[in-house]
Amino acid sequence: MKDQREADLIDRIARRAFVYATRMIWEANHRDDVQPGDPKVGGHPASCSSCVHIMSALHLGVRRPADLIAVKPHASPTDHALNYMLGFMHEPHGRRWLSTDEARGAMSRLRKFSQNGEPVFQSYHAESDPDGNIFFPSGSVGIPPVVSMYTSLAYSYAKDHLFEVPEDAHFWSLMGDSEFREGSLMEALPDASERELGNVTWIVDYNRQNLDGTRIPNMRGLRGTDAARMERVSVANGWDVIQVAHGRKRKAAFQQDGGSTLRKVLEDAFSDYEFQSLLLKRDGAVIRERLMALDRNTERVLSKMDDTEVYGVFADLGGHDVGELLNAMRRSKLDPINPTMIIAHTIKGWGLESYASPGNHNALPSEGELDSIVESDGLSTDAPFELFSEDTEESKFLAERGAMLRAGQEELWALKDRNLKKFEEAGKAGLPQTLGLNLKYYPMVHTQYVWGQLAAKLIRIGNAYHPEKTGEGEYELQGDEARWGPAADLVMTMAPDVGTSTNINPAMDDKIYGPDQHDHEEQLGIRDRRRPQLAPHDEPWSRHIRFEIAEANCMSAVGAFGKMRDHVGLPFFPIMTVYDFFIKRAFDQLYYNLYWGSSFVVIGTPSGVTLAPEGAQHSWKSDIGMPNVIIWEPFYAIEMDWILSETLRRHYLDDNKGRSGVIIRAVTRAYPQAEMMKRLTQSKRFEGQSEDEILAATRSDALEGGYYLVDYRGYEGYEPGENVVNILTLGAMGSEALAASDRLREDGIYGNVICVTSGDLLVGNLAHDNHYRHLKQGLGINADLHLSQGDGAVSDRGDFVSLAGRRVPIVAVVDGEPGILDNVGGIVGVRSETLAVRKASKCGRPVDVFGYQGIDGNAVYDACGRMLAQTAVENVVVSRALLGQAAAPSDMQAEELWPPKR
Ligand SMILES: Cc1ncc(C[n+]2csc(CCOP(=O)(O)OP(=O)(O)O)c2C)c(N)n1
Repeated sequence: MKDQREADLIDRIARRAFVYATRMIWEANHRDDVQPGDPKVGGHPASCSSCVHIMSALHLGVRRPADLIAVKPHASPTDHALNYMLGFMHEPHGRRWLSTDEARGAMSRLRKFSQNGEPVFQSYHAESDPDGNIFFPSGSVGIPPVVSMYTSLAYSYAKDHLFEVPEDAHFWSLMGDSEFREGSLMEALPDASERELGNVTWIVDYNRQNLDGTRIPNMRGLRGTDAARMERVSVANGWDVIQVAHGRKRKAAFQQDGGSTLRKVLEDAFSDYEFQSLLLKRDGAVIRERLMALDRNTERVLSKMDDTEVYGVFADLGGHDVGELLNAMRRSKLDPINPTMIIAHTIKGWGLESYASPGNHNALPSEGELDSIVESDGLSTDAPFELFSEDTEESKFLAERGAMLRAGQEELWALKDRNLKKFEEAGKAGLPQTLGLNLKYYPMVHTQYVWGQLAAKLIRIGNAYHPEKTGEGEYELQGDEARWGPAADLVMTMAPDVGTSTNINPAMDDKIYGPDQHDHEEQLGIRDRRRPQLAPHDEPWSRHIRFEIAEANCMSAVGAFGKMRDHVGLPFFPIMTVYDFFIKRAFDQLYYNLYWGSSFVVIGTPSGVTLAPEGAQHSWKSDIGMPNVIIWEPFYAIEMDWILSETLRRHYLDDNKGRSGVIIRAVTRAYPQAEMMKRLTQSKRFEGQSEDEILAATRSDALEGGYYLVDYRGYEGYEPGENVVNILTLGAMGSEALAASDRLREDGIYGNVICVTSGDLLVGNLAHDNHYRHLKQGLGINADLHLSQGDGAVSDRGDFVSLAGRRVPIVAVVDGEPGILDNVGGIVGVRSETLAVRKASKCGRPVDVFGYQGIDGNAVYDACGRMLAQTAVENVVVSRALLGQAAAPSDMQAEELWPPKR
């Protein structure tokens, strides 16, 4: 009976949550500061109401302080309403608990822009919400539940690697029934059970409706209802399944004579469509007739009920029965190995006039309906967010539970601070600038191979850092390696089935993290020593998380691991290796990671058409202009080392604001590494400097976004405006830029070669923030107009004369879509052309494919000539008063100077 009392109490509070949530949405849609033409605000009262009992059972009966929750986006007001009653609201991103008045104010600010820092709620769960710390952000359906499950994996990993995390965290997700058709969820199902994530529970709000209306799954084709399909698919993927189909009334009826028949009919005979239509019809007589037509034996139980009671039983779904929900959720925590799927049958629009109505997804109640909802719960329309008065059972219960949750949250904050402090202490010695890649061993190498070597080194250092954990006692870290230790200990690699083909075998060998599997190859003596040992285990030296071909899963996982600093103060440094072309498979997940401020690295390799023999469909490389991302593309091996080291350093020191998502693109085309120093030393800027000094300056430029590989400034005969062109090259295109520059030199033209290491830093979002400082001041690329002293002939236009005036043009070359670098001319204010991949590619040798795409040395050479020619025919008009003597304007046509290729 105690259980029933608890359920009844939570049920009453759920009713209040329904009132608050409905009112929140209504207020958001009835503001007095709307401007003509403003978009509609919207909100989803019906969608909130279908899950109000589920979320009430979770927040009020089951959730523990360390639990994290992903909820379907449109239900966020329900969560806020419950947390408001629990007093569980804090300053956005802060730790001070809001007073009741402050929290009450926030309840009227759903979907509002915070003008002066006052707390507001985003439309969907967001980290900046006053209760944002327990929820995964939502908005894009199908992704948060997956991130939630990989956060469970990150906690397990942390525990198995002897870091401090909360012991008892559980990871809950609520999703819509249409949401459960998202491929991302299907993709993740087997992963959760294979990884034995027993602390994961997914709950489907099975209301048989979606945005467009009533869902109409084909019962013939599916061989049953969609709920039965969900059960089968989940069981097939190793999940425990609990159907919460029936409420108390139904269960009582099932106990009676004929009850088992009634149960069978309700569970199996109706299609979702018919069931939903009968719900909407709300006519007990029609339902009785239909039930009896389906099985005459139902009459035995139905005959004891009047039509109203028949309807009551028919509509008594378990997803609105708090007692049933509490039981299911508590049961879901019992299996330590398998995740659980709860399918909670509900009614969309519960408690609203739009009950079960097909158009209710974003229908708003009228003011009259709203007022009666508010008043029916004993509230006045003037003070709709009044809390339960203090002497009520509800109030006492909420106060006690709220205090427990707040205290638990404070312990979590303390745990997080403890962890952060530990890492701060450990990193006091500072982190080195490079991982010390010895280039002598790599005369001719590609960046992908270098990544594999660096990964191996990082993993080796990480494992040697705590020999007592990993058993690698014989190996003691010295010098720079010792300084890398604390950061390397936080590195883990992951890949969606492309680890060995992207050269990270050494990081994988006997280091696959996962539930222990017997090593059959070893036992049978058939181990191929050239291949990594892949049997998983959960020893502290396991560092690689292996994925099937499921880029989206891996992307969600890298984001979840990279968020561990914010959850529990563990600055994990997850690195995902993926074929660059397939990053787009997981753009939505990538965006989620970036939006959420996760810190992670994606190595996109191989990338672009440079992977020429493989290149027909694998070729295109995109610009990813998302906020908070930085994309790097090294050309030489040492750049890979600099970039990765800098990334790790910034991450460890929490110095990566606005760029915490890192993508590093690599290739499998090898280049002679000695060429780099040969070219650098020819720069006048570096005359008399040692190699170390030259490298230090180059590193610094490279980490700002680009460096001069060929720098003719200061050479005799170097005449900007006459014979100079700047060639900006990204990543592997360096070879083509060099070839073009060398050929131009034979024509007496100076083609500077600037290796762009990161478009984002040089001309993208991150450069925009500092007004393109490095491009303009650092590299000195400008739009200076050079007026040349010609033969004295001046074209007369009265008070004005016109002269030849020229700027230094730019040619950019990228192995990827033009957008990666094609704004540079506009930023600098000079004529420019970007050579890029503009066609679907073909297989071939790089030399053929680059030629086909128009990005080879010849194309760069030609573009440079074209740009110089076009620049040469530009005229400037100057007032005679300002002019002493100047050059004659050109009446040449650009085509004459550099005839276009036919
Ligand atoms: C990836 C994605 N696609 C589309 C939407 C827009 N959208 C939001 S809710 C919704 C319908 C959800 O239906 P269901 O999952 O059944 O949840 P319900 O509201 O019915 O409980 C849609 C299409 C979205 N938010 N995310």
